[in-house]
Amino acid sequence: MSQPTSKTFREFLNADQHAHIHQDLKDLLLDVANSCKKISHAVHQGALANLLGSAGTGNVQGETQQKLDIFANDVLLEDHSRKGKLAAMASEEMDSIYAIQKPFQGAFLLLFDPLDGSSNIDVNVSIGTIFSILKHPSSSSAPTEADFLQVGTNQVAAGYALYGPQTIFVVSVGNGVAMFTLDPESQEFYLTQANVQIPKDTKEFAINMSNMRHWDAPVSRYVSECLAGSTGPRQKDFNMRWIASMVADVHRILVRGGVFMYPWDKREPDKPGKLRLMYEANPMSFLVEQAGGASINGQQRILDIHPSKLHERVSVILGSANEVNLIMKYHKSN
Ligand code: AHM
Ligand code: MG
Repeated sequence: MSQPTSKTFREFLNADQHAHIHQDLKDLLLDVANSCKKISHAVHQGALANLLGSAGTGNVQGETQQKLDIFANDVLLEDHSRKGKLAAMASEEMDSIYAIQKPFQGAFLLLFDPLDGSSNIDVNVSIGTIFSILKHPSSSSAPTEADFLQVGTNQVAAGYALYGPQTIFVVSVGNGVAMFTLDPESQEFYLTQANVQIPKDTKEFAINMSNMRHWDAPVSRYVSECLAGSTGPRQKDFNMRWIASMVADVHRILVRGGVFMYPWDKREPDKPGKLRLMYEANPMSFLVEQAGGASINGQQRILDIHPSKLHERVSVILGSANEVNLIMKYHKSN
């Protein structure tokens, strides 16, 4: 097969439009992309590398860890602990932060969901790695959990790798969203979509319908109006998709529009939602906004939320701007 002619990820970062970005951040992003290549390789080996199934352990959120959750977490920790770019890391799979030891300390904080969509690992459905990068606020002192508790608007970069039929790396450094496809032969990420834009309108929504009886009134109203189709108040037919890997559902929305919802529900009223603010909602909201979409928890923009703890959960509604704004209106008038 012929070699792709588009830019590699490295060439993209070195282009004039990114001249203002600190070299350490560029190097960090290249390191993250390289870790994702290793995880991609392991995902595609699956049972051949004895990487399917449960690890028999639980994480801080009380969820059972899969072997690939732990493998991906270890790859990211090992690849970043001695590169000199980070002050600390935090992961969905670790109870507390991982501080970088001297003399390897750098200026950034890296947060990740090492393997999103864990329930899909064993059934060969798309999964991914989600990451968020913040600046370490106090360069002189040792990093603490409090340093991570920054609003999502502070993210200097965010992205994900999607391990599907192709491995795709999607990233934003705050000036739009770009998508790269991994060439399996050269193991390079090549730019395959620059300036990603989410259409403002859509006829597609994504939600776990089995939770319907637990939803709050605004979400029930929105979904029932979609289901009513062309004879209902929306006067158009909607389609529904639910992959159960946020990374794959958000990827679809970045490619062709749609709305993704994992809202608060009445099963556990004190729990704000299922998804994690710092490892899932913030990086995905950053990408979605950078692509012209919107992302809210119902009442407010997710990127404006002041986190109170590392593993905070949040209700998530994101995607095509006009639909998300309509759902926000339903919440405000409830
Ligand atoms: P994970 O990070 O442990 O994989 O959990 C998050 C996932 C999301 O990717 C997905 O949107 C959601 O959980 C699916 O939940 P459900 O199984 O309730 O449909
Ligand atoms: Mg996840």
